[in-house]
Amino acid sequence: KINKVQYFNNPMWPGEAHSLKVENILYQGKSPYQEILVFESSTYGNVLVLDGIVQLTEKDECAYQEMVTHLPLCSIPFPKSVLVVGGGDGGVLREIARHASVETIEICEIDQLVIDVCKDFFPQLSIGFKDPRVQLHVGDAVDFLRNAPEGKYDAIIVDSSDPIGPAQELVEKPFFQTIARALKPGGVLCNQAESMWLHTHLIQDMLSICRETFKGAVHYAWTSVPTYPSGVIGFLLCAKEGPAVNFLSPVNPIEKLEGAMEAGREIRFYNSEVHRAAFVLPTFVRRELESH
Ligand code: AAT
Repeated sequence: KINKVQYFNNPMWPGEAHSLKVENILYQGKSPYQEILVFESSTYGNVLVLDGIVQLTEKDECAYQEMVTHLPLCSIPFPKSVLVVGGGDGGVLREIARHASVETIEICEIDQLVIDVCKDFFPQLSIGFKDPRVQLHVGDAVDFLRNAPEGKYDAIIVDSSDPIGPAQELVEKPFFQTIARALKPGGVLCNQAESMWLHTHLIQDMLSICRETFKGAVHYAWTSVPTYPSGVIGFLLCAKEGPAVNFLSPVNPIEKLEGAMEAGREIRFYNSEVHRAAFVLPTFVRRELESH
């Protein structure tokens, strides 16, 4: 029986909700940071839910993980040193591993239990942890980046949950400043940036912080993920001052990467045309974002 008050009351999307038919509850637990639930759905495979919010499903995870990874990594010539914030499921690691130029992949995930649960129920994603270039740090990314060496990374991918709970500080200016410091000149950031249908103010705020912080370039891109609220999710692509970065057309196209398709499985969503299309914004979004 659905508790309607609770069901329609998420502050990130008040008055709406999305349902998936549950076949089996596979795991339910609580870490010091969040409630973790994994269930088998009828039509989207296994689903990971944190604090009542869908983080990924086996059917459509490719759209999110491939875009959040390849939009930044295909925009710079030879990414070598990459940091992932969040992403404890391993999906983004799996995608980074397709890039042969990458020498080190660091990941800072706050919740060891997310990592352990995903190893049990999402082997297609947690396979990302098996790459020998991966180095795991379990801890809060805010502290991690505060202490990160200056100019260390070519790319930082923020694959974080919504800004309620442990990811609250990840949308605030001091966090973006530590990211900019940790990037090399001309280094790039790709940050999960919510839905253009639901979060205009949040996106505008993040955009103005990023425009102040990253002098190279700042763009909004988006993609379709049916199981995220409103069915779309956006990304903020930012470049630090230095060698020029043009996000709008990939300089390091995935189609030319040697071995990119051998890393376990095929790319299902991303290609260079999808990359270029992701930056084309509907008229109302263009209007809302250009004045900020
Ligand atoms: N690739 C799956 C998508 C996610 S998972 C987000 C991850 O960020 C979670 O594992 C969570 O534990 C981690 N996280 C949250 N806060 C922090 C923090 N402060 N430091 C490090 N890791 C953190 C995101 C899906 C987006 C859903 C959009 N509605």
